Amino acid sequence: MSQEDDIILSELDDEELVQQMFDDLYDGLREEIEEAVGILLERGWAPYDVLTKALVGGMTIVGADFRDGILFVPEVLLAANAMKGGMAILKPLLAETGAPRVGKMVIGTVKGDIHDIGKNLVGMMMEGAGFEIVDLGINNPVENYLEALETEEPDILGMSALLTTTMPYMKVVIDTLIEQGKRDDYVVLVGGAPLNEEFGRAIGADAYCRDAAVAVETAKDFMHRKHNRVSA
Ligand code: B1M
Repeated sequence: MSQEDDIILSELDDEELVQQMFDDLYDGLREEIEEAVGILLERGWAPYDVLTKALVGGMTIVGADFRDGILFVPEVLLAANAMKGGMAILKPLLAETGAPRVGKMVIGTVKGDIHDIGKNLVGMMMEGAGFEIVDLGINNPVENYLEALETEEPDILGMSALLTTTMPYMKVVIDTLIEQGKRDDYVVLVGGAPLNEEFGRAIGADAYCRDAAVAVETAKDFMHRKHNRVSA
């Protein structure tokens, strides 16, 4: 039996438990995360504090190590899965307590493209950072994006493309938003392996995001700016 197996989560004090949650998220241990979330809630922690101090705190470490090439896609997917376990417990409670939402993003892979691993990872990491995510899935024509923007009223539109043949479709979506006078209503973030900064600029996106960690940081950045503008 490893030392890890001997740890009884309920016997740790709050600080130790949060530290243990960071480790368990990093290791993708979903059941342990679910148990720890339950313990913190029983101890009277507000759901929002569990989300931000324990789960988001842990995912920030995962995100940074992913960006720096210390963690790879399979590990990040496992960590994100563990995070989702904790989030599923907190989601209804957060809705009840009205915890502040960081922002909302509609995201989808563009028409003609069925790659979704990267998009899913971005969605999960963004959820981990407190964003509400509406995932449109794969192979989205411009109509799907427009409908979702209308009904969901997000702050951010995210688009993903993995093929050199599908990435130009992002411009079709952005140009349609311009034509309809809606472009400035949303922050448009784009990503996918064949893209780069120059392409992002050329099609009129607000930013190109190299990976999920950059997507989280960029989205947070734009939300801060938006809030500062509103309160100024
Ligand atoms: Co395809 N495929 N594939 N493929 N596939 C690539 C993209 C390719 C580069 C492989 C190669 O030839 N070397 C190549 C494209 C070549 C090109 O366009 N120049 C290719 C091809 C050709 C094809 C097919 C055409 C093959 C065929 O049928 N002949 C076909 C296309 C089908 C279609 O879409 N119409 C096809 C199919 C498939 C599978 C179905 C088998 C599978 C997809 C499974 C799935 O997604 N559910 C697949 C896979 C797995 C790949 C590779 C191997 C891996 C992609 C991936 O998941 N990477 C890929 C090779 C490669 O990229 N090295 C390849 C891991 C993922 C975490 O990274 O998606 O880059 P990524 O996402 C990152 C960032 O890019 C960024 O953050 C993510 C996380 O860090 N990001 C965003 C992504 N989206 C974002 C959105 C944002 C922000 C950031 O919005 C805010």
